[in-house]
Amino acid sequence: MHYGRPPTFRPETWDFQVLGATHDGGSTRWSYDDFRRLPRADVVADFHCVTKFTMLDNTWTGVLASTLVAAAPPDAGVTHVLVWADRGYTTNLRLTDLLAPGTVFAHARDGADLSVDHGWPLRLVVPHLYGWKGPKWVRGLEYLTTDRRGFWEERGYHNVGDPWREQRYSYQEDPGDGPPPASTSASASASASAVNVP
Ligand SMILES: Nc1nc2c(c(=O)[nH]1)N[C@H]1C(S)=C(S)[C@@H](COP(=O)(O)O)O[C@H]1N2
Ligand SMILES: [Mo]
Repeated sequence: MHYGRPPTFRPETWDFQVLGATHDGGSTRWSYDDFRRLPRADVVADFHCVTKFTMLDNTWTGVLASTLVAAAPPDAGVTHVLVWADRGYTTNLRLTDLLAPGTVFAHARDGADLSVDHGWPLRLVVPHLYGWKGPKWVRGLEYLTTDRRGFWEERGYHNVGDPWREQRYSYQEDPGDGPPPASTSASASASASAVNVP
């Protein structure tokens, strides 16, 4: 389930980048071959979509987000990340959500490579948050020192997205759940068009 059409994967041009407020002020880029050489792990976790379903007990295989963050660390002031995917899809996460033990950049589920529809060659899985917090066709992340809403978070979905607390929509946000109001002015009109995709 996704917004728009899946992108075409070209291994020669695909890369994964970490930028923004990095520890050394630079950015890190992995080619597809480099990325495939990073250490891998399996994560067993459920999957929650906000509107549709819960899938129990998937085994995701990939690079733990904590491994990636250790390889390209953030600056001390970083509190959030914006995760980028092909075709402009983004989602924002607290750094603590990215570093949670189950958060994984996965290329396979239950022992089989992901299909293009499900995110091949790489998707982020954040098992403790709703599905829209896990971009398919993920290409990189940007370290943030101030939170910034992603694609669905700008369109009326909850900034945190914890399924156990049923944090579905932005009107359910408590103070402190989202970025300060000053940075949401551009999203006020967009939220009127809330679409039922997630
Ligand atoms: N790039 C991208 N990733 C995305 C989405 C999207 O629209 N674009 N939708 C999200 C939502 S709302 C869900 S529930 C899951 C669906 O994953 P699936 O199609 O593998 O079931 O992908 C998430 N990742
Ligand atoms: Mo979803």
